[in-house]
Amino acid sequence: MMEIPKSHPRYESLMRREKLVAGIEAGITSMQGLIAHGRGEAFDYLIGERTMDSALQATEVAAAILCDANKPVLSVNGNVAALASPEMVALSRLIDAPLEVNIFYRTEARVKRIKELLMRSGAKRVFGDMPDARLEGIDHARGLVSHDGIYTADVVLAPLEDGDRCEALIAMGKKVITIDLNPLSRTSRYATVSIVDDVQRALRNIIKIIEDNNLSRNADLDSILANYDNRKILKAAINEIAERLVNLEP
Ligand code: PTJ
Repeated sequence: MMEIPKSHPRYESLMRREKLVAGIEAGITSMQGLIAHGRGEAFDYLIGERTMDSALQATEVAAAILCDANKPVLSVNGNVAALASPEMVALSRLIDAPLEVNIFYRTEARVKRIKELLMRSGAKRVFGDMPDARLEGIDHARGLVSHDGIYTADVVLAPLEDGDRCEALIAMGKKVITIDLNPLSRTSRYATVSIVDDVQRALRNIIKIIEDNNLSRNADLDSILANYDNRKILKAAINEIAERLVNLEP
């Protein structure tokens, strides 16, 4: 990776690019992942590269859902692996949830490398290299899942997700938590809880909320969810972005 001085005003953003390029060189991230990242980066620029209030509200609900789940599974693709493997593994250990490699531009070699990276980072259980179930209505590779992983999970955390798989998981009765910098994406609109934030920032926040509040599986989730409206939170995110832009001086 190129040395980026910490004093550089765009240090965090440039480091994310370096991690993705390293991910491609290591055979972990797809080339298309760079394009997806560019879209996310543009939204992050408009957001102001920070966690918005609306995103924090969504993150708190996501943390409660994950802690209350009977069988949570954390889905990992090539971008998430490059940008946030330590955080995904830390969360999986904290809530005792397996990880599952599930990628759109699937090659078996890339699945294997992502799994190896997660295991090296301290993961206990990683599904995805031997899929034995199929999500109905998903004809591409993201429909290939593990029966003991995503297929029978009650809650799936799926950052940088595809809208159609999100819809399929919801149709199966699962709760889907997504992290997506684009509040207008199909995934953001269909998920149970959409966190409009950068994947690493959002995962660090989830971990901190769980640790600070000592959240357990007995969280009073029903009343939390009864008061939660994902579309309203997305609208709040759009308003926060718009307000910031209106008040920005060039
Ligand atoms: O590894 P694979 O084969 O599964 O491919 C992964 C990508 C991300 C290439 C694939 O899932 C894809 O094409 O995704 P999309 O449909 O482009 O959606 C990615 C979404 O993630 C977009 O809405 C981006 O705005 C958003 N995004 C990009 N970077 C980040 C992000 N969201 C949160 N944090 C980011 N760092």
